[in-house]
Amino acid sequence: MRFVTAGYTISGSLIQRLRTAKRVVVLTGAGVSAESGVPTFRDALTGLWATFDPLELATPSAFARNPKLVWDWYAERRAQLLQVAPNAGHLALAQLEARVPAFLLATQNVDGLHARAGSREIVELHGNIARVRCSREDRVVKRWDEPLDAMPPRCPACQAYLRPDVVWFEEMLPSGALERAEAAARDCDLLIVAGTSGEVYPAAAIPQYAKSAGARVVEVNPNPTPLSALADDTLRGPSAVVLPALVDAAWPARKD
Ligand code: BJW
Repeated sequence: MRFVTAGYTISGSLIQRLRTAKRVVVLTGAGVSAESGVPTFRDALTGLWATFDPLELATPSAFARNPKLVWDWYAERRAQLLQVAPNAGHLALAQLEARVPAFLLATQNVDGLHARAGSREIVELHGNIARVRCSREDRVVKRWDEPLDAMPPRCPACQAYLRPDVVWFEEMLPSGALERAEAAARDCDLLIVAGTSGEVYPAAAIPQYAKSAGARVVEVNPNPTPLSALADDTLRGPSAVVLPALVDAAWPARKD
């Protein structure tokens, strides 16, 4: 049997697996926030930043070379986030969490929109742009003044530059975050991977752990990715449409 909902055809066996799953893991990327108006990572360099390569900005060496440029890029993105809200895809994932016995949302996004949508069991693999920490000693700093001069603000304790509490290329993921996501993936019935290009490791390896352990893997993305080949189901569309359609199909009478 197949279900057609919001224009998407979803197989009956997928709906059944979703309804009966005991442990669900969701891995999200920037595409999940696209319909909130947050540019995806590789589209983020628009306007003022159009001439910079993100691979050149999201690195420790870029910050060492030009700390003010990197600080300003993040300050601008942080300010943009005050203007956006979770979309129907974020909300559907929070609803899904409420319906399955065990759930983990592993996100590569730094925008905090999953938490704002009501998701609870979240692992932020790449940090959170709202937080700032000391670039030397890693302590999180709660308050800072935006600089008026040509350099980022300084740590009040040691005077090193402050930096966003995100994971740049060549940096390790936060302690325990990857381990928690990998363990959940190895032990789940169903893994949904939504809105990620699947190009950035180690996050991109998480669906493979689930697949190898026998879980069903579902990809939600308007475009093919390197992860498409291992997906049992590919739902080609925007996550703000497809994810609510999936939850609606599995629990048609939902009222929230
Ligand atoms: C929609 C949609 C809609 C659009 N609905 N979908 C060679 C092989 C393997 C690994 C490596 C390698 N060389 C180097 C590495 C390691 C490196 C890596 O993976 N590099 C790759 C480029 C190859 N990884 C690392 O360095 C990681 N650390 C590490 O490995 O430590 C060990 C180590 C130590 C020392 C030396 C070397 C290794 C750290 C990775 C950190 C990534 N950080 C960033 C920045 C975070 C802060 C910030 O936001 O500025 O994280 S990079 C960026 O990529 C960001 C994202 O979280 C991440 C993933 O991007 P994402 O989310 O997939 O977004 P996009 O834009 O790529 O894709 C959007 C998708 O949405 C697309 O598919 C669209 O189709 C889709 N979409 N609209 C649904 N409406």
